[in-house]
Amino acid sequence: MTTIDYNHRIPNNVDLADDRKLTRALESWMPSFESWWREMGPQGFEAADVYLRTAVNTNIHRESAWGHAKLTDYRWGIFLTDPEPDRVISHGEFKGQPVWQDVPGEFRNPLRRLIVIQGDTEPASVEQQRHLGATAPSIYDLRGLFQVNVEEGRHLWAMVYLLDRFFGRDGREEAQAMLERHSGDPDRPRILGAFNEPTPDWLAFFMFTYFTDRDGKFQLASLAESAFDPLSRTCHFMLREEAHHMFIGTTGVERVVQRTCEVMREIGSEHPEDVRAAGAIDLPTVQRYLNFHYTVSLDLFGAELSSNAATYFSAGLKGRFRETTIDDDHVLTDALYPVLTPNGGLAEKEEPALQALNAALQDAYIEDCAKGVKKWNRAIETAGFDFELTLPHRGFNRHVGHFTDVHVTPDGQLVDEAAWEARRDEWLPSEADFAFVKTLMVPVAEPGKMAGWIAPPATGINGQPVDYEYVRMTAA
Ligand code: BYC
Ligand code: FE
Ligand code: FE
Repeated sequence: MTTIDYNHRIPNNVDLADDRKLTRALESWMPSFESWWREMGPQGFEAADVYLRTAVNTNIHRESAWGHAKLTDYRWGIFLTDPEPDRVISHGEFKGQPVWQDVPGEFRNPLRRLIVIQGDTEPASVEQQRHLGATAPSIYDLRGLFQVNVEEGRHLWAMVYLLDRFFGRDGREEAQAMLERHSGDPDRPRILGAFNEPTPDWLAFFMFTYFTDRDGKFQLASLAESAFDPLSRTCHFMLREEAHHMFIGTTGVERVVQRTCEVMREIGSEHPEDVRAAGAIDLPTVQRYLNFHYTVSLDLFGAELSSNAATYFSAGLKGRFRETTIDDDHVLTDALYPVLTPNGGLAEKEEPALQALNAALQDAYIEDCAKGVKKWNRAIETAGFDFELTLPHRGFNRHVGHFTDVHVTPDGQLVDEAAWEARRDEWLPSEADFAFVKTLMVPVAEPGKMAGWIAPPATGINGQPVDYEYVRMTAA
């Protein structure tokens, strides 16, 4: 197990101390990163001490360092999982050959593009979440937000390391550009759609970490299959951190649902107006938020049929989810894959498997998304209510791919635009929904206390009690 070098100004397990050129490149980027973090990162908690997990080696689930630290003192570092001895390429034209420790000239552009797209999402999410600290429903949740934020910041470092180390001057320019595009900026937006959407409140944050961080899980897992070994090892480590982000989403939504059920029992009504009047989030609103975040996240997979995806796969740059566990030839030149298409009324059509890789990854994602929904429904059922949250049809509300030009209802009916628009506010959060949820967003700063719209977590973090002082507001 590689130990991290904390003596270097940039904690790392990639022998930075022996690479002065790379150290110089990273150190000249660092001040831009730090000023970006101050301006675009979490707002208003400069003086707070936050109980954070910091990696001491890549085995973060077993032995991390935990302690209170200022967010600005967090030590972002560069960590790769240990090399897998004799690793060979798992898929595509070069299947079976040794993996690459450097970037082959002919794949320089597509690899750089993949790394830039991945890297761009990381600071984007920090920007989207920067105002949420002001309305945290508890200091337990505030800590969770900040843990996610520092790790997304670290994920940017992870991609910038690859750019600086393997892509020379182009890489350094891309690293700089990562701090110049901003979420929602009309002139220089982030690259992918979902990362330009606002995250206006904590229900949106929990849905984002459930659905959008989960796209991260699937994209990172696919990049972890890459023939470019440093990218693979980087992504393997990022995936270990990602697990906690999705935990925040799963348990966050579950706690909202639990509290709503508790309130419905107390007031003896399930009517959304009554639930709202009692200060909880009615389940139909939860469903509308779910619909929105699930569908913008589906868009992140790209077009269902994509020649880009075919090229990435054949070249060995990006595999499928858990490539090596799939029972086929891993080359796919002759294979077919069933893809749900809007033509002729939402039927499956056999397509060349190489073209359909984005759809296949979406399939794996959809299956994974269903698990949390099941958990949330169990909470509703346990509380004795007859309401089921569901994932809407995959063609609903889509703006990328072959459902872009059709109108599909959440239960999978093709309708015309007018019919769809007429019911939009039943299916997606309306201005009134956002305005209502906003009224509940009042910060709660006393250890162990929760805002009225969310249940306490079942346990604290890292064995600490729920009422632990996860964030100390005044400088110690
Ligand atoms: N918005 O063949 P197509 C995470 C573009 S999340 C805007 O359909 P392809 C995280 C596309 O770039 C994981 N544009 O797509 C989560 C292309 O443009 P060009 C992020 C889009 O290339 C939470 C054109 O449309 N990582 O880590 O097969 C918090 C047609 O391309 C969108 C990755 O995505 C969109 N949604 O697939 C923090 C992995 N979708 O080339 C972090 C790297 C597509 O014509 N990226 N376009 O100019 C990829 O693997 C692929 O680029 C994509 C797209 C899967 C995103
Ligand atoms: Fe990330
Ligand atoms: Fe994440």
